[in-house]
Amino acid sequence: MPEVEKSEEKSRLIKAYTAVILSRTLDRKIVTSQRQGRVGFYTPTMGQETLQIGASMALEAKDLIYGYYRDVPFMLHRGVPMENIINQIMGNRDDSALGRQMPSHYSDKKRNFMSVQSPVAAHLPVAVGAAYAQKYRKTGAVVIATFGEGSTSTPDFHAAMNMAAVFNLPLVFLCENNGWAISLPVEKQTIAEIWTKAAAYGMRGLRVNGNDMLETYEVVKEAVKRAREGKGPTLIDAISFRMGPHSTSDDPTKYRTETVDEGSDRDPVVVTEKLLKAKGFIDDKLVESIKTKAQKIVDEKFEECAKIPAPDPKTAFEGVYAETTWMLEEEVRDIL
Ligand SMILES: Cc1ncc(C[n+]2csc(CCOP(=O)(O)OP(=O)(O)O)c2C)c(N)n1
Repeated sequence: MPEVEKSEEKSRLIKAYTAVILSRTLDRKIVTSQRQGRVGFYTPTMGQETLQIGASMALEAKDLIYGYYRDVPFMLHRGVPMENIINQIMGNRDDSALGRQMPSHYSDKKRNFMSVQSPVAAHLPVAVGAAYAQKYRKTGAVVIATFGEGSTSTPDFHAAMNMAAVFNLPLVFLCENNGWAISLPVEKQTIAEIWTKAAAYGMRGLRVNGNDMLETYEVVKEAVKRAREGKGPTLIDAISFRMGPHSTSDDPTKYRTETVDEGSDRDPVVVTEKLLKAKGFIDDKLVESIKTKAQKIVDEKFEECAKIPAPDPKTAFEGVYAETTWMLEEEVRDIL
């Protein structure tokens, strides 16, 4: 590989690795803070960092992401400021949704990261509509929709897959297959492997090792390229493992014995470090310095966000109607 290309690859991968570490550090911080009563609720992302960041690396700024509640690493790599994520979880005055959404329901208009919806897979038909719009308007943008494997057992998934294939849309379905839908293991949820479901709609289906950031990047990149060239949608089944609980309200020791510990061979952070060390891009010293810096950034950002007050209560009555209604006015009078 020519030197210039190698140095570009090196900086791209170090940027991606830094996002992996920032995500993991932030994840630990928020879970701990929830236990301390400083945050109400959170859906941890531990175990899914590399598949999301591999996918993010394959996208352009104009592309649209219809993500779900576990996509913090995706957002961080795409350049969403960490404070936007923490402010959303805290529902404070600087949260773009002003605390109207429950925690982990992020959005970032500037980076085309659409609002996370609570009902699983409800965003998939919406992503189809967005992909249709890109095709109709010839924007050249691709839509990527992420979801867990549990979400594939919903009517919305089937409707979205069917319509995306029928209209040959520029859409990539990225299934973040972490093996569990809360307490339901994938083998009790569906018999067929997720990627094979694409065939029923005449769509391409692929499986990828989500713990391998480079493999995921290559597979998503190719799917995105095909979508951009008008060659239609792809379903990608990215295999990973949900290392933490479903949410901070969940206790997985009640229903599962299999675990993947931090620092073990199945931890995507460890897999990525091995990959990048083998390429000669990182060494122990750089790893240490990235981790120390990440901890400092996360601690500082968290404390800064914690100082931001709650939204003004009157904002609860704003932003829905262009002109207020008499009913709202009455409520404001009664409540405030
Ligand atoms: C339509 C609907 N049914 C049930 C729920 C409750 N629920 C929230 S998350 C979840 C599991 C989703 O699992 P999966 O899609 O595999 O994603 P993961 O949480 O594992 O990342 C369920 C059943 C919901 N939010 N929406």
